[in-house]
Amino acid sequence: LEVEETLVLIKPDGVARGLTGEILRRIEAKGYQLVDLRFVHADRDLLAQHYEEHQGKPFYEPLVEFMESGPVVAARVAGNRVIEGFRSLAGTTDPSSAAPGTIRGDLGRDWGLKVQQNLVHGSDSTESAARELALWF
Ligand code: DAT
Ligand code: MG
Repeated sequence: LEVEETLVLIKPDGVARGLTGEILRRIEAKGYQLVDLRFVHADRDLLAQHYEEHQGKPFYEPLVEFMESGPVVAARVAGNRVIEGFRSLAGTTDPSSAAPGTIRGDLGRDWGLKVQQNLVHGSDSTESAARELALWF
């Protein structure tokens, strides 16, 4: 077994659309464990650290603006190979092309959607999981 922890964020669009329960349900149904959970209205400083790898990219400013537009739900999630597994549950970054069966594929709204409004964040490696969990918890 390779038990890992990952950071999942339910982004402001997910919280505002009332999808928190549905997204957490999918995480638990898969067999992952919610180890810690909090509601956070993130400030710029936290988001700048969280998204430091994207600083300078064209989508960085709109992404941070969107992420500070409302509260997010942060979850510490544990499970066997959960870092890769949650990203698989989430689907690809752009909800328009995310596969059916995934969070972004099933719940992403195509009409008027911006790519940053893709409902969830999941850490992409053991290093980023450790770094991001320390930021949010
Ligand atoms: P992911 O969230 O799938 O790990 P990422 O880390 O590459 O994707 O990017 C972080 C977020 O930035 C992503 O969830 C949505 C936004 N984003 C990424 N690429 C984008 C693009 N080309 N245009 C607009 N937003 C983008
Ligand atoms: Mg990422």
